[in-house]
Amino acid sequence: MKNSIWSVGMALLAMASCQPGPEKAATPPNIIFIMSDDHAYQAISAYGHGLNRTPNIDRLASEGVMFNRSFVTNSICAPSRATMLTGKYNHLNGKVDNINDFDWNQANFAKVLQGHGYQTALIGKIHLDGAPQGFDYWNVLPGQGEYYNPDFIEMGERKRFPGYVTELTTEFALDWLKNKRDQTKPFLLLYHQKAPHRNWQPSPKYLNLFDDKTFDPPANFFDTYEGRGRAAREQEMEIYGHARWGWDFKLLADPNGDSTMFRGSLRRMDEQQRALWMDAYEQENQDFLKANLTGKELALWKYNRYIKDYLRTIQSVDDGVGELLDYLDANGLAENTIVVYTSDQGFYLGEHGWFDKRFMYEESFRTPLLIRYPKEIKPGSVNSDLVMNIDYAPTFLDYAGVEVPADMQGESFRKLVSGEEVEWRDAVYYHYYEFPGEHAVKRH
Ligand code: SGN
Ligand code: CA
Repeated sequence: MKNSIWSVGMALLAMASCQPGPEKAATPPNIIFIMSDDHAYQAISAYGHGLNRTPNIDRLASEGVMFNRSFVTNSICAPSRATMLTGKYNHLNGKVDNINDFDWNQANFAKVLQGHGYQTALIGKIHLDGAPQGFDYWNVLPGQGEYYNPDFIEMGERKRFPGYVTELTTEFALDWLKNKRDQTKPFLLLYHQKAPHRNWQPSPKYLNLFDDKTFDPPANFFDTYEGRGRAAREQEMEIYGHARWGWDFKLLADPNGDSTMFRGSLRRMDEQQRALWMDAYEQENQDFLKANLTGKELALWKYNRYIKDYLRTIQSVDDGVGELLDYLDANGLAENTIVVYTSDQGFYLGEHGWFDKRFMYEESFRTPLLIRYPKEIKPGSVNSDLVMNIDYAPTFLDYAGVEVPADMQGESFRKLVSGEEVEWRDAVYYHYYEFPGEHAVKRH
């Protein structure tokens, strides 16, 4: 039985590949748009920085294309998401910062694909208030979401789920692929992880990853900002001076013995989660407090606590990518599915002494971008053109064979990666608006 379905399938495939004319007519490609939150390209092993291993995300590089000059127009979460959905800069889609409202009534690429026969779903973090438009199914985190035992809002109904947010998001995405979508239609899945967003709480599975390792900070970790203007000096995103004892470094009491807000995060965990957490962190915390570190030694301890937790949360993101790729392989979907991996922006991993993003230095306004589409993209390609997050919407529509609305400002980069000669931009436009605000990064 299996064999006969297989041979009919192969015959149909052979017929389809003999058809002349544009791809569109035969089988529009499925699209899985994977986005994580604050994932620095420095923390994807394919980019070669040697910090961690991300074998599943790396598969997209070895089986597709890796972009090494991909930028966002405004390095902050909600505005970046608004740009990706609408294909427009923030001054036109209206979402200039994390605070003001997003207007879901405007056009977005998911709505356009939905109108052209696609089944569409949005799962995980979106960070844009209001009921998402353009999706047949949605199940999203409220706002930033929680790492442990998070609430999700499924089609308007808010429920709490026991477990770890990254694993749950993957479970919901797979459930939609397997059981909820209409299998007769092409699909668009936005699979959007909360991790590795602050305050970097790892899964129980990875609480001890990197325990026996000491990381060296980047060469400019002890930057004094000499020769630069007030903007660089007056930010509030230094690992040494601004990150918080409880929230960021997970101490239950600060060095003066005062209780920290991490106790609140522990209360959210169930007993078993809390016990595993305490086992992994508390002895180390006590040893640290006893050691009374100061100056450079203290700075290096803080850097290590930060980078280890950040990278631990990424390990679960990478596992999830692996689970989705396995599903595609096992169900004959790999060939006709475009898989995109990106982040809503870059992140500082100690460069200039910083965490967070916002500033238009490369670590922050550059973001990872990897795409696999076996039908058009040569495995192992590397692209160095200036692409931006305004380009994603027009690119997806182009692949689907659908006309790009005239007011989308991005350009499809499909031809750039299928090996055709195209004229391309030689500059990018960037605008950061959120000041005054958290981290005190000035407008620029
Ligand atoms: C939270 C974080 C900030 C972070 C913003 C925006 N603080 O407010 O460090 O810059 O989100 O991040 S926290 O104390 O709540 O962790 S964004 O990715 O959503 O833009
Ligand atoms: Ca973000």
